[in-house]
Amino acid sequence: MDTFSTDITDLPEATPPAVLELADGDELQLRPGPVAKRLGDTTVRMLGYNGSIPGPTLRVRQGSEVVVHVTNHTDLDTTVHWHGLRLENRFDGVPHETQAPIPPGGEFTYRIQFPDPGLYWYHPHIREDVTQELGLYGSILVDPTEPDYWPPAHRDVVLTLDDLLLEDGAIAPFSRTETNYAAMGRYGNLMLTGGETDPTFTAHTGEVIRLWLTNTANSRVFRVTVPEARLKLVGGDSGRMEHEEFVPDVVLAPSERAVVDVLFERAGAFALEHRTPNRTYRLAAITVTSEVAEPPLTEQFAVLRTAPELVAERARLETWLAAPPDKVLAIVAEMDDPGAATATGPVTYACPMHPEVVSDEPRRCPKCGMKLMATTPPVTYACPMHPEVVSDEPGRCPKCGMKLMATAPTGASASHDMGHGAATPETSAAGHSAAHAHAHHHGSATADGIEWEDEMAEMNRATTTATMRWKLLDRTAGRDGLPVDWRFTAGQQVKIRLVNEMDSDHPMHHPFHIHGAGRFLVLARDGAPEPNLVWKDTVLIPTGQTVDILLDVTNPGLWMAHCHIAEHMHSGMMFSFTVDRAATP
Ligand SMILES: [Cu+2]
Repeated sequence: MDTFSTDITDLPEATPPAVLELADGDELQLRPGPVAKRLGDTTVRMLGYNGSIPGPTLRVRQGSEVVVHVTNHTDLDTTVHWHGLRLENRFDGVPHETQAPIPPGGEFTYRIQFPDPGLYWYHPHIREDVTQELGLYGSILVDPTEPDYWPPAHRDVVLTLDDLLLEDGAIAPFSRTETNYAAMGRYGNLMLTGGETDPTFTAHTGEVIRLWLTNTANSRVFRVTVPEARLKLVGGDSGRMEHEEFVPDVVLAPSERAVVDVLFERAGAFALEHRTPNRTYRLAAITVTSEVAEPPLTEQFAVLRTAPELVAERARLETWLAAPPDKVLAIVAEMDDPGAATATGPVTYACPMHPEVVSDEPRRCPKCGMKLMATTPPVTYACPMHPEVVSDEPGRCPKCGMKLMATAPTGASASHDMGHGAATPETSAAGHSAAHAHAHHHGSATADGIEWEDEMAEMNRATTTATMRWKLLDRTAGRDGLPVDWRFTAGQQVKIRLVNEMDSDHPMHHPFHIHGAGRFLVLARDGAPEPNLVWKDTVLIPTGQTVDILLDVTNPGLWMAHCHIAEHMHSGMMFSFTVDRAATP
């Protein structure tokens, strides 16, 4: 495999991000380039903007505009995408569509605008699977012009949530020529919170800390909590929630944001945690001292406010819920089975996620809907002299030095305990509710239609954009699954139905992202109206689910929409659509 440099010689050590407060018209130099990053007892070559991981946090005023001069110090082409910002199309950072790629040593100047308050971020839009994983991401905090837009808090803490895949102290290799881990996306085994492994924060008793969280992982969904503290969800992707809400935790898919106020009512040791159904990861330690925070905010923390601009949107919700969708977009996977093509002898088919599911014929897993993959019967090697010496691999007998010989399969692994008749998932084009009910039969690692872990890491590593094809198909009446070809006009509101189909070689969750053509509201999930509205640019569509969104189209240009699992985007899960300028009256 042709891989990227891992050399750390003479590289500057990665620093923590600076916070840059920028006024309207300010100019900024942004330099993506290699850094040496210390991770526990190993040091690896990563990438940073201006030498830091994450890149500098930009703090700006709503309605302002800043100029960003980017110089590419990395060894591969790049662009900068300003995620979630409704800006001018030519500064959206999409290679070959809105700009030419910035080559190594090249420059490009962006003029970025901040029409909406809230939390946004920036990252490359070329080989995101590599460069974002290696550290190219940074947060943008847009302060509202409206006073009291947010409830009072003592302090802002801006944190990216990420994971990194290490193998024997090195970052698992990337191919220069193709994206690997295309099936599930690259799940890491080391959590990075604000670029650090298990950082420590301190707080005062009674302090309200506002956490500004962005999931910058390639594929992992985070469920974040602070046990024994009180959490209040106040904002999402683009601004505040319709209703502030006390929550036990918040779920963030790749590229989603959450704004969470945390109240520490007593002194002691706390932790920011990521909790899956099976596992708890500590993301940060928080020490709360007995010193009391001033001014007291506990009473105001108890107040749950509502946002009038979103209450107004809810008043129109009934109409939108009743309306037929203007567009229907289906998510489907096609997965090659190299084992089936090369197998010579008898083949059995097994689920990569559920190895106990085995079949004589190609079909789908009744537990998760995934395509069963061909496996040749297992071969073991045994010593002809010492039959008790067995190995999975060819080798020599430690007792006598004789070459171990392949032995016939025992057949024990081919236990057809699932019963062939029950093997086909009860899905059909019309039977979507059955498909969704089916999704709840998943193992706990895939509870709620979310793949919390990579349960098929070996196979996932081997999948590439050549063998794994993620598709977005237009299922709008009359389109019959053709590629997407959308054209809207600024000022339009479009109801889009996103269907994560179970009749697919690899049913999985997808965070669906729409670039700055507009912003959207989630209207309903599987027909159930969304209980708490917020403007969004990314929505998590769990396995088998149907999500209706209302896209408020505002900005003309050629805009992308794609899955924000980096490897899925590079495997075809993307398209672009045109927004025409509204006719002038
Ligand atoms: Cu995806």
